[in-house]
Amino acid sequence: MKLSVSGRATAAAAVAAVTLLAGGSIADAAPASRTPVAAAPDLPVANIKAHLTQLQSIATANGGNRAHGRAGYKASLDYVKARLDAAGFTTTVQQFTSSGRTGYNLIADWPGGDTNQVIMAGSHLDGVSAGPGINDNGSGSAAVLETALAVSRAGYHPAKHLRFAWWGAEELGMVGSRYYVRNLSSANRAKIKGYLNFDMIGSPNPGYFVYDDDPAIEKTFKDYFTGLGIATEPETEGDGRSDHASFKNVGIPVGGLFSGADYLKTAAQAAKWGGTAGRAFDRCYHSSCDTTANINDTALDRNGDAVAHAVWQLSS
Ligand code: DTR
Ligand code: ZN
Ligand code: ZN
Repeated sequence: MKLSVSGRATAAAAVAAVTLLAGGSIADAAPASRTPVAAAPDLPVANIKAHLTQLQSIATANGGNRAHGRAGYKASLDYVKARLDAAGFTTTVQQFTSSGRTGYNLIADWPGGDTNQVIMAGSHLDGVSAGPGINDNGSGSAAVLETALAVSRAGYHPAKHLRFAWWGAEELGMVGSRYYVRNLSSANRAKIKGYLNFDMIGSPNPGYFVYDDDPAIEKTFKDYFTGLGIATEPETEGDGRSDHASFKNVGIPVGGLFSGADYLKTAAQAAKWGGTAGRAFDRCYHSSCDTTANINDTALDRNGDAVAHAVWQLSS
């Protein structure tokens, strides 16, 4: 039966939806666009660090933290939202309650693209109450923000629809991202062809770990680092410990990057990545010393560029 153009698009979306609901990979979704993928721009690491400086100032001005339910979290969200609004994103603040305090998710949609094929990139914006949470997780939040701003600067309009998210109350158990996913209809869940999570990507004694979940997303990241001559390792300690779990639990393909937390770097890892063997990847994890001084600029730069590369590649 000959399908009209809209019929073909609907059929493709239906096939994609059925594929994903059956636990398929992002690679099983609608065929990639025929035009070559535009190369993502380099994200100036100075821009990412400038966001971290803002988040540090916010924590300093609000009791030393950016934790759920505290003034520092809402001020962090207001900062990110203002930058996105000015850059032409359609932003939505989603409110929820956890542990008797009000929490907020920030969702930013980039106008355009096939809204039946959504690629999401996200990070938790909250930190622990012990400190400013600059690596955990200002680093992921700043890289996702700078990627979104780069999309705007480039006037990038990919085939798929781009959506970015900053989650509240991850430190309380992925509360914000779980609230978001639970409040999506099954039809809207099926439209999300991939969720990319970035939680701790600037660790001071960094490793280069790639989530080993969806194979196509994993390959996108691994190929990027191979191009830089950097060996990566599968991320294994974080299963179920960050916001990608909220999406994976409902069958949405996920992936992401991680530079390490309180586990110790081995001698073999130090030999390939540099840094200090026998020392934690981030010895300020969940501590007051997780400040702007607790960032490795090279890791932040490389991972930030990998975020942009994956967003460009997977949304084409
Ligand atoms: N970022 C930590 C959770 C965490 C610990 N290890 C991993 C590995 C991969 C992703 C996340 C994590 C936190 O928010 O406490
Ligand atoms: Zn944490
Ligand atoms: Zn985290």
